[in-house]
Amino acid sequence: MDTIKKVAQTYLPRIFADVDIVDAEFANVIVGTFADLGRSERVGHQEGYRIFADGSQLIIAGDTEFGVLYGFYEFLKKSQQGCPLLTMEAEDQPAMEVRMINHWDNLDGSVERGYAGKSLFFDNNAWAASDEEIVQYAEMLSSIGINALTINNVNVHAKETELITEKWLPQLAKVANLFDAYHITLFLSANFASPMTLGHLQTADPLDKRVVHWWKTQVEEIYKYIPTFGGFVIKADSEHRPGPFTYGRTHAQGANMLADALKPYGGVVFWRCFVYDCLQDWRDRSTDRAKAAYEHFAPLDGTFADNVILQIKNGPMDFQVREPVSPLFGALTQTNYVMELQITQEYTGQQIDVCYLPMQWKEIWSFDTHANGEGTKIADLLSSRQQDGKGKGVTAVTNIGNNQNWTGHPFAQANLYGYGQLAWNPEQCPRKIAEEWAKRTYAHLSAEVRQTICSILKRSWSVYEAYTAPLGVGWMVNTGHHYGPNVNGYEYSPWGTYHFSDRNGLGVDRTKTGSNYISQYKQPVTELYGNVATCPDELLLFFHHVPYTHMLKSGKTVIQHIYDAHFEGVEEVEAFLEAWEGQKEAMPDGLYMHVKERFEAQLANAREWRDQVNTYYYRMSGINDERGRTIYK
Ligand code: GCW
Repeated sequence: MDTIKKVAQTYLPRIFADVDIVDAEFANVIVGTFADLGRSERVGHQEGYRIFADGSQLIIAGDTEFGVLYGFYEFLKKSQQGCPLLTMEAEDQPAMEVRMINHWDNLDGSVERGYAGKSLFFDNNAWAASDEEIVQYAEMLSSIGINALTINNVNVHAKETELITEKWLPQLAKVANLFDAYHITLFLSANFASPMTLGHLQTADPLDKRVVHWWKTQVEEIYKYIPTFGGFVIKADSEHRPGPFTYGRTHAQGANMLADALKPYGGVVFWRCFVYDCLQDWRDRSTDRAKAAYEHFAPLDGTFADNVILQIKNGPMDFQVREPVSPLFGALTQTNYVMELQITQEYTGQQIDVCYLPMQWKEIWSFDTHANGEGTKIADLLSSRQQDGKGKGVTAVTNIGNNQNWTGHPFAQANLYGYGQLAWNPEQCPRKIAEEWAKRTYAHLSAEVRQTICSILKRSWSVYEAYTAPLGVGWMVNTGHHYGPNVNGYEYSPWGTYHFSDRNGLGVDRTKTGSNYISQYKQPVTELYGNVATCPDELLLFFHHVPYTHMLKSGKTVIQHIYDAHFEGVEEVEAFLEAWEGQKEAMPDGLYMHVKERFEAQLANAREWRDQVNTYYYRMSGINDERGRTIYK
């Protein structure tokens, strides 16, 4: 209960000052586990809670302390939104068992794909955060329901490899303790080749006895310091990271070896499925990167230990603004898995451009895989429990850094907030979540300002898509840093990321006549995507190579759609900026200027996208814009 007391001390005075509820009523709020309160009811879920009135008392209770903590957060939320105490009622439990955050922080303080300053945790190869900062962060994460966390990058370099050793464990034990108080379990990203880097073995072969022994000893040491340690996140055989392939072993053999070492302590391995050939020859049309995760992992279904959880990116490529859902979901029936999302906006505007991602996630989670017949939605797959396993859920690469507002662009906070909300309850409407976030974050501003923010947020993902990737094509970004347009940036690269535009048409044929990626889906999804007549417009170029004059379901040709979307995308950003400027008087200068500068940068970016993409396709197709707008020929 110490955690709850602490949260209460911090927030109750603030909240109740806001909503004007008299202090006296606090005496009537009773908080505790059912057992502590001497009550016989139970929620029947460790993380669940109930809020209910009993006579003149309001009771916030759960089966466990952290259930109560979640109930308490709900109570704060409701109070903050003005819900009167004695009519408050709620009973809830999370849909997703794993609700994780992955940091891609490095020990030198840099953050891979981070756009909100430097690492919260590390600087100059040392621990950088004060206990107070960790507590503040833990509280923020737990208030949106996060229950697991990795603090270091999945690309585990030399120095980071040492995190699992005595050099770091005493410090990490303190950190784990601080997070534990908020029901957040600490995990570490680990280097598959640690036995070589740290143990001076000649091999990291998962079947080599010395390797097996090395990991067992190392894991034992970790648990001596951190009895609540969650386990490892592993990026293996992916983008030059070491892995079992070097030794002719499968990913199941690699993952199971680690799982075995962790098992006595209740630890788990999150094993990433982002495994593909990043040294592909662009001339080779027989290899399709989109097929890789499925090809590597679907055949291994049923061979993973029950404390292995596969970590599968939402799409088959890599966090593009638009991708279909990875066919690996629904293909695995005897393996635990979580979906990995990207909250940090690597490909979606880098926290300069606004892009409210819960709109995208909701769509992904509503996708019907047809895995167990019609109506097998992703959200159901992620929230259903395996019989003996550690369950399922979701993880996401965070957008947090040491910037004062945590996320660089203040509106990017809505992405983290929305992630937590949806992981708790995927049935929620992302638009409502945006409103709730705005109301809670900008309680001190006028309803009009909040409305302006919300209407921008709600449109922002579509707008970003409009001025960047047409019809699911993707990857027209600058290489390396991934901000801004570069139509052919990845076209002749080894990364497997092509759009194959020529003077006749564009898009990737992933049907039977092409890579046949579509066959990785269940019917009728294969048919839906495979048939150019039924494939949804927004994914057309992901699945098909079509002429510029191909008629979309919208009634436009592909080329006209490209022009329209890019012109309209820019107009929308202009409207965002204008709407923001219209609220100048209604908000503090700091916030106004900070966001205005970002909108200006977004507008410059959107214009660059528009002109480069439109010009490129005009030059390719030779077809004019029907409406005669400016295209730089
Ligand atoms: O999208 C790519 C990123 C890499 C990242 C990789 C991954 C951590 O560009 O920066 O590496 O995905 O997910 O492993």
